[in-house]
Amino acid sequence: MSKKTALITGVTGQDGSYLTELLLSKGYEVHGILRRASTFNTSRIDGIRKDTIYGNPPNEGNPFFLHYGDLGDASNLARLIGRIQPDEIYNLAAQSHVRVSFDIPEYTTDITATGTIRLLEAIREVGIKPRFYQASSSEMYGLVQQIPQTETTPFYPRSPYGCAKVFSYWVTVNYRESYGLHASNGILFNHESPRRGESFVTRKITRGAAHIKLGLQDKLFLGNLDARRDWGYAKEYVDAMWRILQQPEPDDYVIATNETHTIRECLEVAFARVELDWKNHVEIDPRYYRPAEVDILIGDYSKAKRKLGWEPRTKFKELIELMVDADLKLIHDQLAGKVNRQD
Ligand code: NAP
Ligand code: F7E
Repeated sequence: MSKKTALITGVTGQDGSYLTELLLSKGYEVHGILRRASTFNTSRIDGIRKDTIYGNPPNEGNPFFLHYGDLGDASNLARLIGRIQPDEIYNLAAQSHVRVSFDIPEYTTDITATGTIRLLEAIREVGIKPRFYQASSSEMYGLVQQIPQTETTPFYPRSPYGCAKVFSYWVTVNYRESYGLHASNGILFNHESPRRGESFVTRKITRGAAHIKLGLQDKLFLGNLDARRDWGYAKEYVDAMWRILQQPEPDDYVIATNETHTIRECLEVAFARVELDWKNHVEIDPRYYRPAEVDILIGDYSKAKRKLGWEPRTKFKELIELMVDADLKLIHDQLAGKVNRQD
């Protein structure tokens, strides 16, 4: 069988980097779309990028390619899809920060919602039928109508980000039904890792605990400590994305752990790992409150288990501890002048 080709939007993000590694390990040729930035934004994929030449033809057998592009730029997306002719497309790019989406709602809608239809229209324009994965989110459940949430729980988004993801969810279903595209949604609950962006709460906490332990910081400022989230390990969640696209029929799946924990519990585990009491170091800063909050998320992944054979392995405590350990190591490496790479 010939080598499969995958195109990943959001390749420089947490999930994009893990998915790239997974697909390369399965023998795929992987193409990633990279935003142009004035500073380096490839730290998560530097370990695999090696000698890849941006946008150029095959480079001595290296199966990983980066191309400049943006979900706001439709003609470029069509050109790339036409050139690459991917078998699978994973749409992971988004303005993905919920709090920030209240500050830049129009931009969030343009990228996180309209960006998806730009990509789907580019596929139609080029006239190929790749399998399409949409990075849908538990934020679509927002003010939850059911506990735990399943594939049939009604959506009630609570942020511009959540609203944008609901649009992308439905447009993915619509292109499946209208044009017979193998288009699927993974409804992923929060998933974290040492590569998680530093402004998301788990990473902010694990990084903060590590800095405080090493005497580099004294206080950690946070918002609502009572919110509950279903947190899993990103490395395992990208495997679910791949499994979704290997199914004979397109469909939508909840990917979660079926456990929920508060931000307070996250603080307890992280600070216990560095033998400190979080209450001595955490202060509440109302700037981190959201105009509307999502109070509780907990996902029932039984459909994914049944149909994809997928199950989460790394649970909450182990996950937070491995993130604290990775942050301690990262800081030590940075202090020692080693490369700033997030493993
Ligand atoms: P992330 O780390 O924030 O990565 C987002 C990626 O999108 C980055 O590569 C970013 O590029 C890229 N991007 C942002 N704006 C773009 C634009 N205008 N054009 C092209 N690329 C753009 O997010 P993640 O945690 O890996 O999540 C991946 C996807 O899953 C996102 O769609 C997110 O909304 C969704 N999701 C995440 C979770 C979660 O818990 N992590 C749960 C459910 C769904 P830069 O590196 O240049 O910023
Ligand atoms: O917030 C509370 C905050 O920003 C989690 C994205 O990947 O997952 C993520 O969205 C909770 C919220 O993630 C701070 O109010 C308290 O209740 O880590 P977060 P999120 O909003 O759940 C979903 C599934 C996605 O799809 C998104 O792309 O933590 N919280 N204090 C705080 N949150 C942040 N960020 N910073 C604080 O200081």
